[in-house]
Amino acid sequence: MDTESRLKHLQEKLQAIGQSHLLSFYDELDDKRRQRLLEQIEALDFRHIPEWVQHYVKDYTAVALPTSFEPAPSYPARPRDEQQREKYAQATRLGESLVRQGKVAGFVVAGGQGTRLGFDGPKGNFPISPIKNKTLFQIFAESLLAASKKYNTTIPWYIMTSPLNHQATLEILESAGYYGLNKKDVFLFQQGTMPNFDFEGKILLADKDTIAASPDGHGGSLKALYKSGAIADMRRRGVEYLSYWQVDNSLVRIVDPLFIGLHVLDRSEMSSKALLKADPLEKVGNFCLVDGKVTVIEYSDLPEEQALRRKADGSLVFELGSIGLHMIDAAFIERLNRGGDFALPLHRAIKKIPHIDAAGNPVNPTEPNGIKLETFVFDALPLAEQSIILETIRSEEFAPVKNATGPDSPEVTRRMMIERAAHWLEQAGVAVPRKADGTPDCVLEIAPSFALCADDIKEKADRVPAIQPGQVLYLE
Ligand code: UD2
Repeated sequence: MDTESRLKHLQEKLQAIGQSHLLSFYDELDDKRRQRLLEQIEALDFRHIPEWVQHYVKDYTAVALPTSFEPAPSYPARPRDEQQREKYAQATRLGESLVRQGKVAGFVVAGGQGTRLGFDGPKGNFPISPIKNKTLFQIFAESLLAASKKYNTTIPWYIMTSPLNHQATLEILESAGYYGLNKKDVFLFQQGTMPNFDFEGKILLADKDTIAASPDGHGGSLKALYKSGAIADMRRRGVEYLSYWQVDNSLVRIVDPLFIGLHVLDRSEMSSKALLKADPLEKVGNFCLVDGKVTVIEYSDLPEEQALRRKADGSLVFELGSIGLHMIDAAFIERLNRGGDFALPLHRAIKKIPHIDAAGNPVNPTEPNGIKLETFVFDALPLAEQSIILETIRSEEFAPVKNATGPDSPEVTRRMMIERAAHWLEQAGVAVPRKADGTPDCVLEIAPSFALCADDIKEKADRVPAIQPGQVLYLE
């Protein structure tokens, strides 16, 4: 189609969905910028935009809470009885064997903006380790490398970026030489975007040739894994299971044989790790059962009286929080995508969205002026035939870097990294000096090459020097 007829075709399509204004500045643009704009318009989801405008902008009503829901069952972090101990041992052996056979890959979602942290650039490049200042990406890469070595296999790494940070992420990995990983075992791909709307339902223009758009949420990963060819790549390699985590979690245990094994033994298609919430209103999603299906109800949607409910023993009724750790079957992702029109529910956020006005002047709003739409990966849980939850221990596996100061800040995270290292060493019989308040009186950092879990240290405890109060000790 020549440009003229392409333009005419798009004009008609835009008019039909009430978005003709996107071409308002077309005549002012040079040829290159015209092409740019037309490509973005062609990529719009014309079929669904009217429905989004109707449901999420004009007639928005908050998602109704299911009429009945109950807490979801879970596997405890430590087996409760002999029978469970046996199952955990069997699952761990199975998990290890699957990793050894190359059936497991790592998958990090890293398309978010990290606005709250106030860090310029991809969040994965945030330096966090207490002594060497390793970045999150480096810690993940070294963990994958160490696990590949431990299990004598190759564990590929899939990384989802977004148009906001794809190029920057690529450059970081390139310049770091992929932190020792084989470049061909690292698969970078971009998630999709969603156009941003004003309160009237008009798509905003970021510039005369640019539609204002934002990443489509971590739920976009389930489409992007498929569309990008990542799933096909997994198939070629014989990978069947993805270990999914969020880029800000510095304590993540990427390869956890127990979790992998339970997921596969129970024929789960998508599994989750959960934390016992630190307080009833902690800002994490709540694991619930709705119509027999595991479902995450966001903290903002769970009524406070439900969040505060307690059992006879004083523990919370809804005690399991979602922390963005999953095992996902490649076959599940294929099944979802095969029909072609798979969509997760949308969630809307009211935001300040920079744009240009009808006269083409830039506007940097000081008040929220529009709506961003995104999908959440945990909304795929109820679509799984089977879904299990394994509780985990916060100090072992969850320390997200989210805020510049206060809770979930780098300072807290580093403290947790040191505490976990101390705990692992003590479990292996190494004495760690502690202050009167019980915190370690030393700075410790354990490289993934030294240990990926407490058990790894037990075999090499004799290689750890005696630790003096105030000492700074890096183990690799
Ligand atoms: C998320 C969870 C929350 C809890 C918490 C734990 C949601 C809605 N809430 O909160 O329940 O589990 O994490 O840390 O998920 N991302 C993308 N593309 C996007 C958006 C996000 O890749 O379009 C990635 C982002 O890079 C990060 C992860 O998803 O790795 C979580 O995103 P977030 O930091 O916005 O989530 P948060 O902290 O609001």
